[in-house]
Amino acid sequence: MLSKQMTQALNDQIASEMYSANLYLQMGLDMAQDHGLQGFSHWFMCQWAEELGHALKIMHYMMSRGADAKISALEAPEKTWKDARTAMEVAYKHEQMITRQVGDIMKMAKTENDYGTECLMRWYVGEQIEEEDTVRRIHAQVMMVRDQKSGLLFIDKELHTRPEPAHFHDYH
Ligand code: OFO
Repeated sequence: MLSKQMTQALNDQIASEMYSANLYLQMGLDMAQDHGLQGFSHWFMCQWAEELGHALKIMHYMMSRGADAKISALEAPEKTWKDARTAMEVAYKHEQMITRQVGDIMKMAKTENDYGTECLMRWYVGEQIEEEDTVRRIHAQVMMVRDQKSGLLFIDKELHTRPEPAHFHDYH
């Protein structure tokens, strides 16, 4: 049985993961529609699918603990980026915020001696190390090439090679 406080925290995290999905979906659309960067677009679309998976994982966990998982209303992502570089900057800051949220839930699980949630959150701690590292590296590359179009196109080609999540083709 999850505490009331933990149920709320996990439902908030579901909302955060679904917001992340929408944020990356919007970035993916913009990269293709406004900048002609198909590789960046593909990378963000893959990230959209991954974020939905993160939300689903929490929902499944809550159901297995007999807690009520809920979907909340989400705000539309505010477009604070104007190109690939600033989008990566926003994505990096966003992932750092998600890492802090994961840390807060982990702390709560430890305080409550909630070993099940602690075990779940260990997976998210590891996932956030990976997510932050990936976004930080792409951001660093984009910073390196700055306004050189050929450099940006090279990164774009690289990002296009990101393996698609399972069932991704069903949405094309
Ligand atoms: Fe769910 O890891 Fe990104 O936000």
